Amino acid sequence: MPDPLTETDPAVSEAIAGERERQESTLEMIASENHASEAVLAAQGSVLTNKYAEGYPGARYYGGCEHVDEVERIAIDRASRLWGGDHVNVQPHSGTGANMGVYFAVLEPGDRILSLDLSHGGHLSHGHHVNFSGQLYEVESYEVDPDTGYVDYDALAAQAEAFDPDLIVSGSSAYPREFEWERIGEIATSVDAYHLADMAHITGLVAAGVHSSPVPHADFVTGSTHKTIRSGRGGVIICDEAPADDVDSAVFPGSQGGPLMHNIAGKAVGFGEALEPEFGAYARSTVENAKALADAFRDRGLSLVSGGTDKHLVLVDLRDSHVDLTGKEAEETLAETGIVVNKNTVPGETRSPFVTSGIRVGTPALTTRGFGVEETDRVAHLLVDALESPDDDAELERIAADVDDLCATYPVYRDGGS
Ligand code: DSN
Repeated sequence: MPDPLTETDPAVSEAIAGERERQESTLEMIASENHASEAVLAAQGSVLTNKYAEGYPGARYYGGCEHVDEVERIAIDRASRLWGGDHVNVQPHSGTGANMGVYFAVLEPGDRILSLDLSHGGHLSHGHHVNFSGQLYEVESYEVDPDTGYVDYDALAAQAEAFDPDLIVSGSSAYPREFEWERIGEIATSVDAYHLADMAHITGLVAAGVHSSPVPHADFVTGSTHKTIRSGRGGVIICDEAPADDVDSAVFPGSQGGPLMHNIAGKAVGFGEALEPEFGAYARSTVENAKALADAFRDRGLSLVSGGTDKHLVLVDLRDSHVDLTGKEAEETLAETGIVVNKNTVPGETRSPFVTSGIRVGTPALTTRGFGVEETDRVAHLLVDALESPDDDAELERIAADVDDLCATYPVYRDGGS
């Protein structure tokens, strides 16, 4: 059957085909990206995009919701089995939307948030001044210890005592180490603050049990559903039964309208995949590969924030090894070879976020392609080779040829994808 998009809208169709080809022919090492399965893509590209379903299963503001009710119930049930917790909301359109749902449920404008600084691994939605969270609330940031690169929990406890926050956020988008969820929960309790643990990237690692779970130690847990978990794009909130109604009301009608039912279907399908035993092997391999990346980078003289990783990403601080190479230049050089990373600010950053002194490098998407430690080690060396010779076109071409070879050996969508 001819593809209807190709016939009716060649411009968009060609752009999608171009993106498919880009994903096949480059090594995706942006730590927050992954390759969803064909089944997840099919669910997201389904007729569920047509349906309005404001409300929650069994209590909607629109008729004809019997099938989307079933989809949302499946997603909730599978999420409960993956992460535990009394109550799950699968409607947030994004991780930021999930955090917004929690803030709106328990905070008033002007209340105080204590969260990890963006350049130390935090996230815009944890109270950065350019984000709604930094504009609505009074925010202080905690930082990593400049010597170790780890969160200094004693300093955090002292800061919490002095600042008296209403809510403490744990979790990160560029912190390579496990959070001590229990310790932060105790600190929050000691100052009578809520503890929001944003799993963000690591939802899949927590679901598989290869990263400790914040669920027993936090009042609210949020996360993204399209990173290490590889499900439909969006966010999720997990909490106890007591604040469940407030959280649900804060998501709809508080901050969102109609839920994206096609994305919720994608979440349901991806959560189902994550309940299969093979997913545990994937998550373990993702972390093993990140450790292999860290080992190779260290052997080649790169400085890593905190010296290594406990999870799926490493954060390279280029200032020690390549004093004149910015994160932006490193990202651009690597792109020439087909290795895709993002420039990233680092603790103690002096350059702008558009330039930066670091790169963040992750393994979730490579591991989905089937990479193990051996292939990851090979990529790590190619990456450092490129950073060593950013102006040597012949060397970059050699590296690009090796990248092509790896991409051809480990295709993403064997049957063409969508
Ligand atoms: N933009 C995502 C990341 O790359 O970490 C977080 O929302």
